[in-house]
Amino acid sequence: MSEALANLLNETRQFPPPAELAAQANVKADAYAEGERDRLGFWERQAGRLSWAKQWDQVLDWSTPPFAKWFVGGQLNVAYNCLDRHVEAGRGDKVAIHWEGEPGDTRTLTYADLHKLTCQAANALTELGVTAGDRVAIYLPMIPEAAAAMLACARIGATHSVVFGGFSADALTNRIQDATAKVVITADGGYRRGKPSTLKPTVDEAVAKCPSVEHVLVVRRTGQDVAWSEKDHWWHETVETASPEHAAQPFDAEHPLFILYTSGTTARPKGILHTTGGYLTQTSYTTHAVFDLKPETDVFWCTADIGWVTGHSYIVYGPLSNGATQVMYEGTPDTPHKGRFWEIVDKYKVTILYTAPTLIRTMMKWGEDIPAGYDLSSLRLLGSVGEPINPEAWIWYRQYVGRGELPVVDTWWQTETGAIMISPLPGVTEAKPGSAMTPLPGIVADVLDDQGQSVPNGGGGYLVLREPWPSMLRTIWGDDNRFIETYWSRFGAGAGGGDEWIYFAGDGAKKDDDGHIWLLGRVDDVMLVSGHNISTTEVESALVSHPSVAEAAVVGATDPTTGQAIVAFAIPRGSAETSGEAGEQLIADLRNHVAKTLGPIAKPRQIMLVPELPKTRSGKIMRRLLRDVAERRSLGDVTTLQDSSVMDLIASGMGGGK
Ligand code: 6R9
Repeated sequence: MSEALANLLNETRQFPPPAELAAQANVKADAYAEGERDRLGFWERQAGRLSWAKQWDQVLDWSTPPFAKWFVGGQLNVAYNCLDRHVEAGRGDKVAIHWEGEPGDTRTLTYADLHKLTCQAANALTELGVTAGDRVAIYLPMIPEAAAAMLACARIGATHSVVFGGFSADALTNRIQDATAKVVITADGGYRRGKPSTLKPTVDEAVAKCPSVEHVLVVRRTGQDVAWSEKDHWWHETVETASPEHAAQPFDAEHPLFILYTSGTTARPKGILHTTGGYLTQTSYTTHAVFDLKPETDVFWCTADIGWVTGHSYIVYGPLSNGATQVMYEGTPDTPHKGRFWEIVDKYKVTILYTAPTLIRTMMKWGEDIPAGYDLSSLRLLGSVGEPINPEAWIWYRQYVGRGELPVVDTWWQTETGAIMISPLPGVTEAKPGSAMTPLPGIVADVLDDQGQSVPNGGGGYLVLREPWPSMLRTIWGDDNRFIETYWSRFGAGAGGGDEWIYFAGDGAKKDDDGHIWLLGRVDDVMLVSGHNISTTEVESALVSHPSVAEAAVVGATDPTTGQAIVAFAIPRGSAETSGEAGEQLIADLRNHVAKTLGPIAKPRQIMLVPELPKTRSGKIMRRLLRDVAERRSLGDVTTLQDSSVMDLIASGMGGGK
């Protein structure tokens, strides 16, 4: 990039924490000073929130960067920490999971129930020959067995690799092969959008190409007919008949816990490897600190899929290690009606809701009347993750879900970071809509310019992490070189500049005048218009700040005069008039609105009104595909797309002129 990112957006609203929450917050302002004074001591104290079978000898071994070892010599069992210790403390009858199936069937699992199921699954896996260090692929819908399967692997030291239930046979095959998984845990199907989807046929197709797979364990969820081979075992005939007695054995703090594949924008998926002690320390601490979770009274609901890192860290490991009661929902937010999420909040009296900007913008599109139809008064804290949240979406979330008074925590992190890194603390931070604000205590983040210099307040550039953190990825599975190249070779020692190893996150960011951090989107998506680097996020936020727009995506398309030109795709809000001349007028208004908000340089060359945007299963906009459309190329890889018909809709609109 020729210059640091232009800093265009000027958002000045700020919201202090509610006094009552601040007074009783789990984590207060002194935590920042504590983390700064003695970072390793700080993390050592957080590790102390867990139950260890053997104390560590050294907090951090950073003698061979960028390969970190945390809590060296320590031993613990992750499943013991998530289940047994709560049961042993007399909390076995406490609800761990209120599960809601998409068709409306429900299950309630107490800590004792989940413990029993996990022990049975651990015994069944052992019976199938799985031992510590083996890899197990998990390809399940959002059912409690998914959490039990992950915990059973953790319990016996097997490394799980969860693959999104929506991924194709090819994607599943690649992931099984890369990790040479020995067992696959799946289901006949699951419920999505009002009908049963199939999973088993996809697994059959993949397993035929994966000689490493010895056994397939199949949960019966939908009761559909499935083909059967000698490798297949029904979950209810193996797991549910296995002994519920299982003594969890401790593993080394650096024992591999899971691999999770992240596709990035291009190329082969990367198997991000996480280990045991540091990962659990930071997921557990951040659940306590960022969500202010009070296990006795809160009902936590993270709406993510378990196949996304957010589901790993904030459905399974973070909440369960804290002994929380939570909600788990199988299906989509508009099945059978657009109020389904709010109905669930109301039904289970959810107190903490953690969801994604894509969902909030979808709810904006549907209109505020829908949440208004439910009793959301149980809520006390709202969270967001996955993409930059546009200030207007943040305000909408706080206003129509949070009664205009709840704190919103915008949490920045990645599959690679394992846990939340930059976020407000709900009892401390005066949050600004659209900003992830401040690195958490014990985390050192910065924004650098092209030359690797820390930018002053008011400047923009690249987000980096300057010190190792407990839940950091340890490598890319089977590819240490790619690990170094991807994350550690842009700045610092890995780039031949000094002794400091600097982690490059791949995101653009700016520091505002108070030093607060604003995420500006992936640097691969940054647009270069007449020599200015312009962030996709800022233009999108400007569009979303117009009352007629619910959601927007912008890309840079090749342009003969400006190098790149801004092409925007906007989803109108439910009430906006968009046909014929009204549509033309709206487009003209939007172009002017962006120019007025951000300056003439950011005025889109072209705006398309579209019904939907292409998104990954975790809700991230796939700008790469929109760039293909804007430049009238044939579409690239669409395998991680949530709904491929969306692209036909958008491309046909594009072909129609303008
Ligand atoms: C947890 C997760 C990571 C990428 C990350 C960034 C984007 C996530 C964000 C955010 C702005 C936030 N991202 N949270 N951008 N503000 N609060 O999403 O992991 O799927 O690996 O994606 O998502 O671009 O680099 P993952």
